[in-house]
Amino acid sequence: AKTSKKKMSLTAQIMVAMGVGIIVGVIFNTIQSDFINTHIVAGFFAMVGKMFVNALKMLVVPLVFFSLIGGVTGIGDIRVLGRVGGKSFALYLFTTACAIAMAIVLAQLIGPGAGFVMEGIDTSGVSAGEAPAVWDVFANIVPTNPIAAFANGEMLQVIFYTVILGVAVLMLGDESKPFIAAATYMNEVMMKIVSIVMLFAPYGVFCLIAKTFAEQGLGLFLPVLGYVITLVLALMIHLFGTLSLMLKVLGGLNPIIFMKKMRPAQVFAFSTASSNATIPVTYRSVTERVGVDKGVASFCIPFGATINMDGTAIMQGVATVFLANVYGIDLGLGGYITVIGMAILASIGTAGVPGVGLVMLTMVLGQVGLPIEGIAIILGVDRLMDMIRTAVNITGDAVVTTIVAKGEGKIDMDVFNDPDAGVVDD
Ligand code: DAS
Repeated sequence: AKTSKKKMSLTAQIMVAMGVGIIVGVIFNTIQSDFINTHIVAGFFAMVGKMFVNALKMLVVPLVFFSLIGGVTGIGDIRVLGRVGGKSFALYLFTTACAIAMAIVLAQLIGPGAGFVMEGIDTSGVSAGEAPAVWDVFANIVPTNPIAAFANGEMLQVIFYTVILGVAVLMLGDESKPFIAAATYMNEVMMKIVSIVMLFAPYGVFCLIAKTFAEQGLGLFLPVLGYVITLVLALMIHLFGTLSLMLKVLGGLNPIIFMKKMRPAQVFAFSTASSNATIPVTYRSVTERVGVDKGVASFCIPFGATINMDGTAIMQGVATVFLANVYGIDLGLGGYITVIGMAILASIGTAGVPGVGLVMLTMVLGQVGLPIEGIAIILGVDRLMDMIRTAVNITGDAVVTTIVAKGEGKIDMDVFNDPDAGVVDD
């Protein structure tokens, strides 16, 4: 009982840190004192927040490398590896397509942006991101220089190279035992480093949240309230509707237990607005709280954090309908099908870092002839929307990983059904 009470403490601390951060942020936003804004918000909070996000990012490449080596050699059978890769890729595309299609239909029903008054919106300075050429996205998965890929954190290239390395190690059979043992040991070391970083989580989460709310406040919502309400509604429908239904139907798992176990990872994603930075927490939550096999998780989680962004696709669907209404442009069915295709392609080609959704949105709008500068209208609330959709992104990653693991019989149901399982609260 004592340990479970201790375990609860870090999760509780993180949730409390988030709540207090919001309150302090809104108070500071209301006070608007120069000293506070300069030295506390843009000074101290920014420093602690950045150190924390950097510490999380510092973990990603070595953690993914060592866990994936352990994972590939742990899965052992190249056929199983192929199945896990194929199933997860297909499910990631499926959930993203469902997400954006639902978002477009919901936005059409609610009709945000109709009759929007453009007064006082500064639409200068918004530049269009270039659309990734379809074939380049896939060609670029193969690194020309793996060291550069590792140094630059090109996750798809890191995953590709590490899987190839793991397969080669497997093919060498018994000779590889020392290497595999070393890689498995290094994975444990990395997880220990993750738990050290986790100890600073409440402080990092508090500073990140307090800074965001101190800068953004809640006033920015009013002009684009229709957009915000539609977007948050669509994100919730995807989280507690589509994803939960998939867990039940495709995985035969209780979505309520699952969502509770993923909460710390969702809070990290919300605080950092970065799927990539949250990989260490998503990976730990999925393996040690949900009970997914490390081999499956070590592939599917970084893979999903890179190519799967359901929340972002939903934002793109809602934003496209909103801006089409604002500018009185009727996209027609063909236009929306293009939007769906572009959003899926864009999510594969870009990493999970803060604000990447907005860059992808400029590509989507460009493809369907909507004025790019319209993005300036929703720019103000995008930081907060990014935090929410990133939490949905990593949840989508975890759901697909869990379903694939369940399908391969690689999930420990004792862990899944144990409410106290997991060392994310270490
Ligand atoms: N922040 C991105 C992520 O990390 C999502 C987005 O920008 O839409 O998933």
